[in-house]
Amino acid sequence: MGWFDRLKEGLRGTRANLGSELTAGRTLDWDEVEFSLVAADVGAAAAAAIVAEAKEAHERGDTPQAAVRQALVDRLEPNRMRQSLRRVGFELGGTQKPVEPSGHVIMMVGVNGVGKTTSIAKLGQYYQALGRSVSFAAGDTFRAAGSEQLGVWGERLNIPTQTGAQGSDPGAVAFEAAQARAAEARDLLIVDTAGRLHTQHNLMQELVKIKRVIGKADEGEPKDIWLVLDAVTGQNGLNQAKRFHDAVGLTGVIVTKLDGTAKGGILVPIVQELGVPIKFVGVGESADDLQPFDPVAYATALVGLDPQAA
Ligand SMILES: Nc1nc2c(ncn2[C@@H]2O[C@H](COP(=O)(O)OP(=O)(O)O)[C@@H](O)[C@H]2O)c(=O)[nH]1
Ligand SMILES: [Mg+2]
Repeated sequence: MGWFDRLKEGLRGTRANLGSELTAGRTLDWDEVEFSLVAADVGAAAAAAIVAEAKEAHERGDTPQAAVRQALVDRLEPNRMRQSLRRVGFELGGTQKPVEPSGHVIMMVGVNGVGKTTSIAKLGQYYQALGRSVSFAAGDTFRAAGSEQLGVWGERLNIPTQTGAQGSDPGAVAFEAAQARAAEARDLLIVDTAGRLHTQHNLMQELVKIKRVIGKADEGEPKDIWLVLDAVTGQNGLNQAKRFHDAVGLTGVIVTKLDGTAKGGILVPIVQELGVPIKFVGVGESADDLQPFDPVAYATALVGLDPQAA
């Protein structure tokens, strides 16, 4: 399967409603389209705005699918000027641009079970494949075997991994790993963290501390803090994202498990309300199922358009 087909397959649940509302041959009902967008977690205000824009574009001659796709893409690329896909000569199916980290250390945060540790392993493989030297810090020392889980991945991938015993200070694990990364001039260190402590306040404080000690070991780092979010958790995930963003300042989000939900629209409010870009999306459990986020590909798959269709 090519990467677009994987993405499309992963988004099947979400497309089932939205895509069928827009498919030619059906009587087009914009209220139903809006309802499908809300049901997919796009958010009520964004859904209304998307439909209003799409309706206009449809009246000007765009197909319903192309019109909704354009309105979605406009909301997923906060750093770009509004652009018409048709005007820029939309093309899909070429090589995906690599997602470049801003610096040398990426700190990963997120609640338990969202897919942090497996995403770190997948990212390790991704950056290795790009020829980068990678190391890991297994900072989830709270859960039994939390640290070991990443250690096992590190061994399998031949990626040096700083681990810590259960209950040990995750700041110390991160500090040592950050020092080693700088001393060995490795390209990238990815730091895992706990997803739950005794209270949420404790967790946020610990993350702030880990961030600070990384900066002591390696000035200016971590330049990236990426939140891993499970699409299945829907609007609740958006609240999670806000809390993490307030505590440590997110530079990116990875949305996992888009393959297991009909609510794959959560990416829109993340970008719209948090203003934080989506870096990767997870559409399955195997390594190839973590993909750089491409708003056009995502919106194309969601509305059920063929990649070649304008
Ligand atoms: N279906 C699906 N499962 C995923 C995806 N990403 C992670 N998982 C699974 O989610 C579970 C929890 O992952 P883990 O990395 O341990 O979560 P953590 O607690 O955040 O570190 C594991 O069974 C993963 O295989 C995804 O994109 N799709
Ligand atoms: Mg974990």
